[in-house]
Amino acid sequence: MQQNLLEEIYDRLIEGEAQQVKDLTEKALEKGYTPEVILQKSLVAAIEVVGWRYRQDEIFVPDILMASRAMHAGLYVLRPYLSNSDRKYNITIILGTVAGDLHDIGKNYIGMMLKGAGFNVIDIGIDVPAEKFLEAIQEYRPEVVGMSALLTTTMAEIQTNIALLEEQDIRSQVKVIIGGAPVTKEFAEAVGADGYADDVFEAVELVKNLVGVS
Ligand code: B1M
Repeated sequence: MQQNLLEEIYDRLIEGEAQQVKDLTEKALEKGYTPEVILQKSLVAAIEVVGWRYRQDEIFVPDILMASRAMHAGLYVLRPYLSNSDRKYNITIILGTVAGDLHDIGKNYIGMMLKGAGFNVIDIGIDVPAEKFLEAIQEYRPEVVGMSALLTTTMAEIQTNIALLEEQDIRSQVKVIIGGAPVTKEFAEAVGADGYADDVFEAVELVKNLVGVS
């Protein structure tokens, strides 16, 4: 019975049924599923299948768009639970998706979990040009800036962003962490980032390590 509810969310997300995903996610919470289980077993698992089907030419961009709307509907319900924590640390993290890139599901998820872990998170959105990262760093003076890139074509923006920080003599004042499906540890080293995370759990650990909290 319980298993079915998670499967139902999974199936409706793949079909792009946002309202149903929202309702079922609320129902799953009422039934006692933890937000983490709903997220991993239903929402994230389903959006990964959507990506796989797209790669196989079984579905097309409008289908991914519908599925991502449904993903957002589920995340919207989970957000207060995942990011529900008293601010534990006086540490600010700026998060953004690099220029030319509109993918924000992973970034939002990471933002929620970092908030939930007790950090102050400022999300500066998607399609963020280097200058906007710079302005945000100057304005908020964060300890960490996180850059997300989901396309092989936008990964290079990370390098552009870091180069601008160096040029403006601001690089040493902030730790830069990067991630996203095509990003690798080797790439992070090559562009001079301070750290790379493969997923949300690694991202939280990475930030804790970089800023020296446990
Ligand atoms: Co896009 N898309 N998409 N897409 N999309 C991918 C990324 C793709 C792999 C699909 C595929 O081919 N199978 C492919 C990229 C290929 C490549 O370059 N290597 C692709 C493409 C090609 C495109 C378009 C070009 C399609 C087109 O128009 N022809 C287009 C580009 C638009 C643009 O950005 N300019 C496009 C558009 C879209 C939608 C708008 C329809 C939608 C995005 C909606 C949104 O985000 N609001 C979308 C989606 C949903 C996907 C897939 C299916 C799912 C991405 C996702 O949300 N995953 C994706 C396929 C896939 O990745 N399997 C795909 C779930 C999320 C929780 O994981 O984002 O990977 P992810 O985040 C993870 C980690 O990567 C990491 O932690 C997260 C949590 O575990 N992480 C970080 C992410 N950011 C991090 C930052 C960190 C640390 C870790 O530190 C700061």
